[in-house]
Amino acid sequence: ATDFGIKEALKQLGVKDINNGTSTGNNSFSNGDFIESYSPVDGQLIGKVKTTTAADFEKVMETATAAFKTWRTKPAPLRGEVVRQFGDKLREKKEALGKLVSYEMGKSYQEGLGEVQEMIDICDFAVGLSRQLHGFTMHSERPGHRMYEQYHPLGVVGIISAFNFPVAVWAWNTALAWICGDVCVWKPSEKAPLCGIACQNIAAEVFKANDLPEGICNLINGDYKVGEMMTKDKRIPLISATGSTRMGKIVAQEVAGRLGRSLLELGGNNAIIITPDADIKMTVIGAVFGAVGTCGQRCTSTRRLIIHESVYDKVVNAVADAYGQLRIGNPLDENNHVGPLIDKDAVKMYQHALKKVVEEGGKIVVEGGVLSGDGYESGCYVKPAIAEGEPQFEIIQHETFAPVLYLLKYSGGVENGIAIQNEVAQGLSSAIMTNNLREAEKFLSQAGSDCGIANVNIGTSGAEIGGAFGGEKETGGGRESGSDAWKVYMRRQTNTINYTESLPLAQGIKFDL
Ligand code: UN1
Repeated sequence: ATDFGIKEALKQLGVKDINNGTSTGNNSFSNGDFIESYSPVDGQLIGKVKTTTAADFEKVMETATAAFKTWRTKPAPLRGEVVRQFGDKLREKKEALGKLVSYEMGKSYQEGLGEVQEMIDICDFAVGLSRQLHGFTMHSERPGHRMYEQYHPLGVVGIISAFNFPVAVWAWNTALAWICGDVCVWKPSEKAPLCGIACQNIAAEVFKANDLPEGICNLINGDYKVGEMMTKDKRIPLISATGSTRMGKIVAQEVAGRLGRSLLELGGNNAIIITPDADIKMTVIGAVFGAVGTCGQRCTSTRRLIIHESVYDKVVNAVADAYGQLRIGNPLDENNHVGPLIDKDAVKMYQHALKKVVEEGGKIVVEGGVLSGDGYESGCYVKPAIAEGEPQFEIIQHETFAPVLYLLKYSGGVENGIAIQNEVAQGLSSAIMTNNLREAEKFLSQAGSDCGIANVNIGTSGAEIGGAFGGEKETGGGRESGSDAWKVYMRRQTNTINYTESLPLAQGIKFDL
């Protein structure tokens, strides 16, 4: 059997059988237990990563805080130049890294490449931004005074990322944090630690080539206890965390307890509203990619279709037909559309969702099931499934990180569809399929979708990096990536300068000595 170039990719990325999971750049050390990374693609052990102990973490923090003092004094465009070189390295390693993402995480090779492309895109964005970290100037109420604001580097940024986007989400954070003059400490998911090793190697090479100190890009590894070292540490003013709402609540409370900042990007329960004026062909592509892409493990994955009763049968038949065409198998084989789930726990959650929807009175429209036999030895391959249900079903109110798509029916005007879409605890991504301008505008209005992302004639997943990414309610409220998301990585300072020979007080207060 072909290994699809995995060995070669690991070699190119400097990923070994045994890797130190703690690193300040070129200096790697680690004294904790091992995490073993098994591929969900074929169940094989890919490599081991040594985790970070409290003492290792202390060493990282000391190096990082020292590095910050140097890094913050470099002009922002110079920091941008380093990020530009990082983006160039990513271009060189795109295929290798895309392959590792696909092999360690299980998403299709195309989506693995797409993830690395997001890294490259955010680097380009950050390079431009490094000359545009603008503050406002204001007119002072006092004569002979000038007021303006500056954005200054914040310090050490802690990044906790999830298995499903094991490389891109780190890059969204680091590329911005670096041009902002911050240094980063990253804890990748325990389920994709080798992606972390590969990224760290790429970044470290760039910092070294620029004669920059150790500690600007740092890596730590381990379970939630290692994450806790960061959330509890006062030397880390910002924690950016991506993952479950459960995890986000713990992080938010811990960080708020010391009045730190957190940037949270948590669960979604994303829906596409399909109105009588929808283009059915486009709807099918958007819905199917949204539901089965990354095997339903994107935070933006389409979980619910909210379909108008007048087009319900037509849409359901077309989507079910498309499911019939899906090829499930090794994600490195480009003939396949859908790879495995991340692990057997995820398979259990998938099975639980399918059981639960039936128990609650739902109907299976496209049968699911765990695949076995040739090529499916890892036990992580499942059939994308579709079930009909009611909006209030508990399982439908819940985010199941698997390819299970729920069908909901609405009648009357688009506002009824919007009400269903908003009646969940999460608020990440949303979409409407319609050629009707009034419906589209209603959906986008203040009385429309309550999500951070609202698309028209596009599915719920696959956002570009140029926009701010994130959502409301239990999604956590954070915004990463494009637009002005950079501001959270900096501290704002308001400066007022008096160039006269008297000292008038604001608000006209008299205080004569
Ligand atoms: C995630 O699933 O955590 O919009 C991020 C998308 C991708 C990013 C998803 N650009 O689907």
